[in-house]
Amino acid sequence: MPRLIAVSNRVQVDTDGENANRGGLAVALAAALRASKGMWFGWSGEATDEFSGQISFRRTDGVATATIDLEAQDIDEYYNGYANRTLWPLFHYRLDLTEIARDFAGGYARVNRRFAETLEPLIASDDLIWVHDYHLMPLSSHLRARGIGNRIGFFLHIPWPPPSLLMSLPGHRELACSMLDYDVIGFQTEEWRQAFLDYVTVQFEAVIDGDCLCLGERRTRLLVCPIGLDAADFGGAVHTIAARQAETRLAVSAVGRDMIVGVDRLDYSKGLAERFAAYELLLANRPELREKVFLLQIAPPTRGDVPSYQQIRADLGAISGRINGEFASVDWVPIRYVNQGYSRDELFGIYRAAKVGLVTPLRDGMNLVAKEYVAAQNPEDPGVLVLSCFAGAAAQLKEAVIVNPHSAEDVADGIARALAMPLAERIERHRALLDCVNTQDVRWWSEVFLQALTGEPEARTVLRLAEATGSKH
Ligand code: GDG
Repeated sequence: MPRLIAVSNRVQVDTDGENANRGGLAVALAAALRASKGMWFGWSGEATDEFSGQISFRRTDGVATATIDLEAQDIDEYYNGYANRTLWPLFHYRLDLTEIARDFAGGYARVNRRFAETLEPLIASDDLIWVHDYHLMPLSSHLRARGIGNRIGFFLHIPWPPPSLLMSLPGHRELACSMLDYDVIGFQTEEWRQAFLDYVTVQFEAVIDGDCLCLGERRTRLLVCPIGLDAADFGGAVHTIAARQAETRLAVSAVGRDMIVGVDRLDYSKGLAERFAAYELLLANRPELREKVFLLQIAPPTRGDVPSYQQIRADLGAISGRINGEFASVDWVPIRYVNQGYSRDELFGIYRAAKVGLVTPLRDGMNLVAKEYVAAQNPEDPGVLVLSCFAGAAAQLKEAVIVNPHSAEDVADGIARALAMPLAERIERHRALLDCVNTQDVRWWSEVFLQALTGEPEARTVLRLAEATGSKH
């Protein structure tokens, strides 16, 4: 197999197994690269006074990395700006939080160009290049402009928005058109793939040919390829002391109460305020549950330089304080709201101790926490996953209790149903969920994507465009 070069905004290899704030992308990609002996290229996370294009090469935990530093202005305009204040909210359907600024767009183009300039000399003629996520959508166009003819693929970890939302972005045509410089684009779900298709077939005279979209000389294969867990590695935590200690500690502190757990980066897309409101309704309408349950919400802060994240942090502190003030008794706190992160092993034990896993994002490309919760359960006495219908994971994890996160009543009913679910039903649902998590894991995901990127004709999950759109050709 040719060498794989993965490119993402940040390069974050796990140095100690306890890197609490890494997102789902980092967790999944390190596993895929370890298996393929590839190289991971991206931003170091560090600032430099003047961009020089100097590359730091390292090998960490079996993964070769090549990183560059960016200028403070790049970080402001590209990362905090266009990526996190423009694209992230827009692609999560939050036009109200989307900030449009020419400086942001300029910084985004500049950094993508800088990535291309620095990466180009590292590329050998038969390397496969796999670009990740919304920070780097135009990277392929910049590489093509520099004469790179290699196979280049792109995986979008977040949703693709409906055309009417995307059209509120100045430069939306250029951005979407640059996507057609990829040979393969992978989406988490059919819904996001269809939204992309809806946009490009209307905006450009793109023609559908089987699984591919053709525009002039360009031919891009679109596939649905949901990301999975490093299931073997994560499941292995069952044998660790840290996992057992965390599980025991929670069981002891729960003193016979049922624990509901939420684990999310502190982000408005994760629906935490709505989740707290649903839990409040549950306690208000079902007094018999008071003192019998508690919600442990782990929410390590992220993107603290972005104002909307400062706001959500302040809001959640206030809401949880209000709910606790309203319902707590001398020896019972309804919400344990924790802003720190835990190691993966501890997290495993925490999931395992919880009777209910509450995963209720308002919009989420996939959501790996849902899969981690399933993987951590004791198959003989599993907890129940309550999952938002707007998480990409809901397309796969159909045996979860599926809820609408915008409806406090629906979520409260879902929690009550999960708490009361008989053992036989819990086991049956869990068996099906675990089978999906173990089968469609991170290795399966990277194999499916790389099979398409190497140009092999048929990957198992590829949905034929003709079937999906009803078109004839
Ligand atoms: C993006 C997309 C998509 C969280 N707290 C701790 C901790 N975490 C870990 C979780 C999980 C990861 O962070 C979060 O992954 P998600 O999938 O939920 O979400 P995003 O970070 O938003 O990732 C998402 C993903 O990319 C992959 O494609 O699923 O839809 O938005 O792994 O466990 N990890 C540890 N301690 C914590 O306190 N160790």
